[in-house]
Parts: sequence; structure tokens; C-alpha cells
Amino acid sequence: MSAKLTQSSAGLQLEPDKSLLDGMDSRVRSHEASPGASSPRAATEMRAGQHHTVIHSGDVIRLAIMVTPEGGGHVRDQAWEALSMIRAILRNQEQPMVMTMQTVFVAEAADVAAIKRLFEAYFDEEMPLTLFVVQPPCDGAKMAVEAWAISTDTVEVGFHGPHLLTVEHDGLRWIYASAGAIHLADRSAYEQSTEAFSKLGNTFKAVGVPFRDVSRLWLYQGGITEEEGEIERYRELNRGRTEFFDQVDFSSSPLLHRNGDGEIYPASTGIGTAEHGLVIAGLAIQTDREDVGILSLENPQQMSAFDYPKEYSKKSPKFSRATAIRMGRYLTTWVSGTASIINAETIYPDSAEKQTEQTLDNIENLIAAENFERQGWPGAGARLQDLAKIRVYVKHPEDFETCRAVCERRLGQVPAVFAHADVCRPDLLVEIEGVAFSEISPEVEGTPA
Ligand code: 3EB
Repeated sequence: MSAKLTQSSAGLQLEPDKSLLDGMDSRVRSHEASPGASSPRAATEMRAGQHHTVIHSGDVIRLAIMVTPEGGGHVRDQAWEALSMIRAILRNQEQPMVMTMQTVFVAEAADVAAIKRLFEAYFDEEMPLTLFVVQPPCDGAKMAVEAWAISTDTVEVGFHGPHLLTVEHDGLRWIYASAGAIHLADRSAYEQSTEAFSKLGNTFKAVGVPFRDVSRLWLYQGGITEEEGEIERYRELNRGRTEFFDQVDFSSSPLLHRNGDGEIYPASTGIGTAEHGLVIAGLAIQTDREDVGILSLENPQQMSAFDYPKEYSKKSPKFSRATAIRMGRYLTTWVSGTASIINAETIYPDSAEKQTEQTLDNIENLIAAENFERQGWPGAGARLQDLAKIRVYVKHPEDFETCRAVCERRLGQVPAVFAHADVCRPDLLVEIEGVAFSEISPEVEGTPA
């Protein structure tokens, strides 16, 4: 694991999973009796391909986990293997940990039910907010899991049913919500979009969260590039989103750092799934703390998506390139789905390799200190090495090794999932999203708010 991932500055540390195997075997084995599936694989079989990042901020420990089962076999065995690995990672931390959110990438929609049953039996009352996305893992596994976990000594986690979860610590309240799967195959993309946003909005509203407090969104759309009555489904998704956002004043968010009068939207991922529905989820934050602020980031090399010309979509995609949340000296930067786009044009339409390079360049420039300074937060910023995990959406499975090689060269062994998914423009071959954890320079601490 590259030493670059470990920051020596006090407080915040991104640690590689080097200690994964310490004392793990016995711990894993001692729980063989759990959810009635086949036995967990020995921890020693966890290879370097399995990763997690440990993020310390003050007393709170967060884990960013990406696991892909390697044992093959029935999907239930694979799900159990993934679960066993996650459990082993959680148990290896210095504080008790609980999982808050997971995205399960599945190869086949028909497997969702079996995985869900297993997870529900295992987690019981503490089921994390779980999204199933039909995006086959590129390495051939039947499923892969991206999981978030948090320490419980100083954190209150509220499990409020399958679509809502809250995390409270240090005067911060995080709210994760999903709209549930909208599998209305008989409904248009526009109707699905309208319904999904309205459901998501109501879920947040039920716990006192206005939609303007949402800073990160994920949209997984079946048949994203398909035409429906001569209009691309993604465009219809955008129409529904635009109409919903017309009722939301993101710029009135009390935490928002205003820099000029540009449009403000949550960071977002808009990506295909192999299922003909729409799955959406979001993350909101609330606090009374004075030292917490949100900055909506654009990339100067890219036209803002909400300004894209009409050829891409009659109603433009309303999202920002990233949202950065500053909590005291800690900075979390949610990077939107990013592609090989300069201004509004796709660059290198024929090369997955060059698109991956360009995409990483775009992310690097987006989160760089210079860009933060330009947009009003001097002293803030992050590097590619600060990414705690990434998702790489690959349009053609045969490009997987190419994309992976570029990512490994540029990022080292960052926890990553490579999933086969449709990217919303015909000439985009790859899209990458991630989240970076860094610290504000002490000398300018207090500048942004
Ligand atoms: C792009 O830059 C690539 O519709 O919310 C990336 C991230 C993309 C989010 C969305 C779309 C979305 O336009 C596509």
C-alpha cells in the first residue's frame, strides 16, 4: 500500500488495510454459526484486492470498504463471503463499529432477493441503508459491496427502516435516504423520475430535512441511453429532476458558502443499471455548528453540467462537480460522477485508456487546492491520494483491465469497485466517482465557513 495514503498530521489518517489479517482468523471463525449460510472463508484468503480505508476525525472512526468476493460459487456464498470480510474488517478496529450504508453491485437482478434475505437475517434491527444496483462487477463476481461503517463510542446511529438512516456525532447530523426501487416498467422515465424525487423528498421531510440540505445524490437509471418515444430516457430523468429542483432553493442552505451568484446543486452520479427502473438516494447534513460549511465546486476546465447546451439534454443535468463539507479542520469532498469531458465535449471518444486518464485529471484539478482557493476556500483542497475509495463505471467490460491499470498507476491500491454500467453519453466509455478526506491547513483554519 502506498505510504501516500497515510497522512502523518494529527487527527486525520487514511490507513491502508495492512493489518487486515491480524488476529482475524479466529474472530471470523468464531462467528461461523451466524446467518445460516455456508461457512465464511478463512481470513487468510483475503487477498490484496480487498480494501478498506480507515478515516480518523477526532474521536470518530469511519471505514470506507469495498469488497468483491473471490471464492466464486453461488451468489449466496459470494454474499456471505463479502459479509464475512466486512465483519472481519469491522471487528479489527479499535472501537466498536456499525455499518451505516451499503451499495450492492449485482450482476443479475434475479439475485437481489437472495442477497437481501441474507443481509436482513444478518443485520436484523441494524440493517444499513442498502441500495441494490444491477451493475455487474467487471471481475466476474456475482456481487460486490461498497460499505460505510462508523464507530459507535461517540456516535448515535438511527435505523429508521429500509429507506432512512441517521448518524449523529459532534453536533453533526447526517441523513441518508433512498426512494426505494421504482420498478414501474410500465411507467415512462419522466414519471419514474418525478415519483422517485417526490418519494425521496418526502422521506427526508419526514425527519425534518428540507431537500436543500441534500449535498450528494446518486441516480441509477435502467436503459439510460435508450429512447422512449424518441426521447432518451436520461433526458426524461433530467426533465423530472429539473422540475423537482425548481421547487428547491439549494442556495438558501444555511451551511452553504456563497461565492458569486452561480447555480447551486448537490453533487451527483447519474449512471445506468441493467434494470428497467430508477433507484435514487441522497445524503444530507444538518448542524448548528459555526465551523461547518459546504462549498459547491465546479471544474474550470468543464462547462457546468447545468449549463450544458441543449444538444445533450433539453433540461440540463442539475448537479455540481463536487460538494465539499468542511467540519472544523476536516474536509470531506464528494466527487460527482466524472467523465472525460472538457468544456462540454467528450474527449478521446475511442480510447478507454485516455478517457480514464482525462477523467482522473479532471478529478485532480477539481479537488486541487488551487480550485478550492479560486472558488472561495483558500487552504482547503485534496489530492488524488486522499480519495478513500472510488467507483469506476465501465461501459464495455473488455475495457476493464485497461481502466484498472490506469487507476492503479495513478491512485495506487485505493479501495475500488469496477462495475459494468452504461454511461449517459454514447461516446463516454468510463465514469469515476469518489470521496476524498483531507484537512484544512491550520494557518488558514477558520477562513471558510
Ligand atoms: C457528465 O459529466 C457525465 O446526471 O446527475 C455525471 C454525473 C454525469 C452526474 C447526473 C451525469 C450526472 O455529464 C454524466
